[in-house]
Amino acid sequence: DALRQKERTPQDLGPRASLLVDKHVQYIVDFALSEGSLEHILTEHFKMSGIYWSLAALYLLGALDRLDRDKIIDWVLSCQHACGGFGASERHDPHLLYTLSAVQILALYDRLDALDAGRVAAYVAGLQREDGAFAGDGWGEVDTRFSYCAISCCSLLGRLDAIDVPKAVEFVLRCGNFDGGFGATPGNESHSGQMFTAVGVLKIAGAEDRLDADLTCWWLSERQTPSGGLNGRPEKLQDVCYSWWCLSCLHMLGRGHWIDEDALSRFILHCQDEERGGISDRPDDMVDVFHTFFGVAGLSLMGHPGLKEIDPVYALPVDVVERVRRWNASQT
Ligand code: GRG
Ligand code: ZN
Repeated sequence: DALRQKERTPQDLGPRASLLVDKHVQYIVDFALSEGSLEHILTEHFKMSGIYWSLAALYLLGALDRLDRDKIIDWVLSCQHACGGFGASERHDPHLLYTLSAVQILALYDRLDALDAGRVAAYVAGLQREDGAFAGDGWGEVDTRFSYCAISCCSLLGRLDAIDVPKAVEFVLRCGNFDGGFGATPGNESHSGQMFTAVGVLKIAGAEDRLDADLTCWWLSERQTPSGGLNGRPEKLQDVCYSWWCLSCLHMLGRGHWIDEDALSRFILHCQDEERGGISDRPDDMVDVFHTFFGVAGLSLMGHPGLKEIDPVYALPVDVVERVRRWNASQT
């Protein structure tokens, strides 16, 4: 019933037809500056990623300069541990998730030079296991999310040689299912979030030919519901963040046209908060920076006017990825 109630056809979606750029910028800036607010305290345990989502969204919206660059860079560097890894916030243990977010923030600000790339890559390499998988941290949880974090991080730092890329690929392929989808570990159910991590690893490794791209993209295209939005797995509700997790894969594999992109754009636009700014998971829910970034990122993939272009593999603006490539080439 909940599913049916939330299903609406794109024609029912009403007037939220245009992207409210200034409102979203203001929403993100207000959130970033509201230190001490309840929302801030509740998101402290993933603050590093929250800052990456906020800055990446601001960049796409053409407003990266609205936050204090030097203060953020100093804060990011203060979260690095002697082992080379980064925590989610000050005094938080290092983890691959936040190490990638820290590298992405420094890439957005063109400050990768502030890092000792070898030390960060050594931290990442220390988390790879014999079977090619990566643990997220010293506690040992394994998930293709951490494989993605590891390979993306090393690639951005120009240090792919620090890890065993072929073995990382073999592990990710073992997470593939008969339906063309990928799960978090071998034998786990296919999920759209895991698709981004798996296809991303294969793309960075140059191993996307190991995929049955037609079958995988069939699974991805089946994620579109009559609302225009995409879901994370069969029979589940559509959610704006899957506009990123699924659509990025379709774009990585050259099949963006396998879904109705106009209907998806209308769905995302309808999830905007017209008063406060920000984007929510579904129409009329509470907005947050996570869904604001992934909504804007999805629209950027679809070439929405007024947005900078995003790279589907690195989840960073195309300009930034190109600059990082030039920086790495100049280092060798
Ligand atoms: C650089 C963008 C970027 C990411 C880094 C952390 C990571 C790598 C990827 C996360 C991939 C992932 C698993 C995303 C899914 C997140 C999500 C919305 C999970 C919700 O799962 P359920 O089961 O929701 O609560 P459903 O929609 O299936 O009911
Ligand atoms: Zn979501």
